[in-house]
Amino acid sequence: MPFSRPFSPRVGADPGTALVIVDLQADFLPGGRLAVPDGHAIVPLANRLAASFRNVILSQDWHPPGHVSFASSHAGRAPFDRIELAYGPQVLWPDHCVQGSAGADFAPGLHVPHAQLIVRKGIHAGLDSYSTFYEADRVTPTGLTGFLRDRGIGTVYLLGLATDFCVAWSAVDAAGHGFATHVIDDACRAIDVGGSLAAARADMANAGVRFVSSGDIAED
Ligand code: VGL
Ligand code: ZN
Repeated sequence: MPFSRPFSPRVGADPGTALVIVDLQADFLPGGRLAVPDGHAIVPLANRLAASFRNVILSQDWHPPGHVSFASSHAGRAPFDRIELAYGPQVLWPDHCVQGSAGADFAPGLHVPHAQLIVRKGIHAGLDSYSTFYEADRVTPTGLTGFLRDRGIGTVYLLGLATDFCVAWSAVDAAGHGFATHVIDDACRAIDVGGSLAAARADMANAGVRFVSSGDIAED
């Protein structure tokens, strides 16, 4: 039954469309330093989806030691505390994705040899970056907007970790910069701390982000 569901094999073949795989890294998998529950489960799906996209971009959380987002950098603070920094509120995290560490590597089994660009973010010691487009001060760019525009890409699909932080902030920024933005819901997993998942879903919906499922994009 070829038309029994809205399967479109052409979604990822369009040269004006890109898939952004967000922070699919060892430290965000069960056993990692900032484990996202069930995070490992999306790796096979990420591989399958990526194979159906001509343009694939990977983001990599990539913090220097002593990064401002680490609870260990703030005396008397614990992971998941919230503090105020000059650029706004900041959740404090366990040390994670330290530049060059094994935990910062991509997830074991992630296989995306045709990825065209790796965007490293959170690289400034005093500034976090959930979004793959802009750091948390909302003005320091990673350069991804320019890359996409220069390449004539106007449509973006996102998957990865975590739904409620890096995927959501990336999706809101993408939509805000005029990209037709889609989050592949079943190819993401959330941290969900303090209501963050519900808030992120509302933020994405308000920004005009569309939610799709992997079955809409690539065959099982
Ligand atoms: C992330 C918290 C801290 C993410 C990165 O990839 O969602 N979350 N750093
Ligand atoms: Zn981080």
